[in-house]
Amino acid sequence: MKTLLITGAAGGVATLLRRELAGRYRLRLSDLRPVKPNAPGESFTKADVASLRDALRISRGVDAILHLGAHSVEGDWETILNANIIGGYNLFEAARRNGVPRMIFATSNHAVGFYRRDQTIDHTVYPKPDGRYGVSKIFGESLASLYSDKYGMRCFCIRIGNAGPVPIDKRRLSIWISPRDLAQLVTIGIEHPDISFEIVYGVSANTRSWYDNRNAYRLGYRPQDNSEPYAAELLKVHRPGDPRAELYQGGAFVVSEEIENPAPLPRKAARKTAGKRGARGATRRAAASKAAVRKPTAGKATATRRRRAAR
Ligand code: 15L
Repeated sequence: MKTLLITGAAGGVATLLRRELAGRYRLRLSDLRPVKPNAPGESFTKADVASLRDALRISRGVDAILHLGAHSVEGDWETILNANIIGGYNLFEAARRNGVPRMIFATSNHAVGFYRRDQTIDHTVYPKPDGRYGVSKIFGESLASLYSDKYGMRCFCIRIGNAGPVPIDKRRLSIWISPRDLAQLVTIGIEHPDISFEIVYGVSANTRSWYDNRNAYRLGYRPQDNSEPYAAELLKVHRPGDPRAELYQGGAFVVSEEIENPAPLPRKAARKTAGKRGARGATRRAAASKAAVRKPTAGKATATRRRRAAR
C-alpha cells in the first residue's frame, strides 16, 4: 500500500479527504495542530512546513504528497509569505531531496479569481489571482512546473473550488466539489502513469461551472456529483453583495483584504510560530483570526458568509 503524506491535515479539506482515502492509502498526517489518527493506517507527525527541517522530516519515504498545508484564505502578506510561499517552497524542495516522486498541490480557484463569471476558462489561461492568497497559489503552481521540468517530479495541481458536503451559496454552485469527487482527483494525481505537470479544476460536474475542465476528463476524471439540485433553494436566499464580488469568479476575495481563516491555529502554536518567524503581530493576528474580513468597499460580510468561506 502506498504512503501518502497529507500536510494541513487538521483542516477542513483534509478531514473530508481522510474519510474518502482511508483504507486505500497509508496516510501520514501532518499539521502544526494535533490531529487524532482515527483509521487503520493513519499516523500523525507534528510539523511546521515553514521549517525546511520539518518538511524534510515528514516527507521522508512517502510515495506521494498532498500539500494542503497553507493559510487557506486571503491574509496579510507576512502570513501568506511564511505559510504559503516559504512553506510551499520547503515542501517541494524537501520532496526533491527525499526523492518523493509525486506532488499533488492544492491550488485554488483564487489563482484565477479575476476572470469574469460570464467567461469559461480552461487550464491554459493566464493567471489572474484575486489577492495575495491567489498569488501564492500561482507561486505553488510555478514550483510544480519547475520541479516537474527540472527534476522530473510528477506534479498534479488541483485548482480547488469549494470543497464540502454540499454547496453553500450561489457562487459555490459554480465551483463546488464533493468529497468523493475531490478524492477521485487526488487518486488520479497519485496513480496516473502519464502525469508530469498538470493543472485541473477541482470541481464537480456542476451545470453552472465556469470551467472547461477537459484536462481533468482527459486524465480519466468522471465526477459523480452536480450542485444543481441545491440551486433553487440557494438562489431563493441569495442577496447580491458588492457588484465587483458578483462580477468576478473570486467573489468576496476580489474586494477583501483579509478573510477569516476557517481553521485558525490554537493561540499557543500561533504565538510560537509568530515568534520564530519574527512576525509576531501579523502572524498571530491572522492565525488566531478573530474578525477577519476587511473590505475596502461597501457590502458587509455577515458572520455566516464568513464561516462559509471555509473550505
Ligand atoms: C479557497 O481557496 C479557500 O481555501 C476556501 O476556504 C474557500 O474560500 C474557497 O476558496 C472558495 O472560493 O469558496
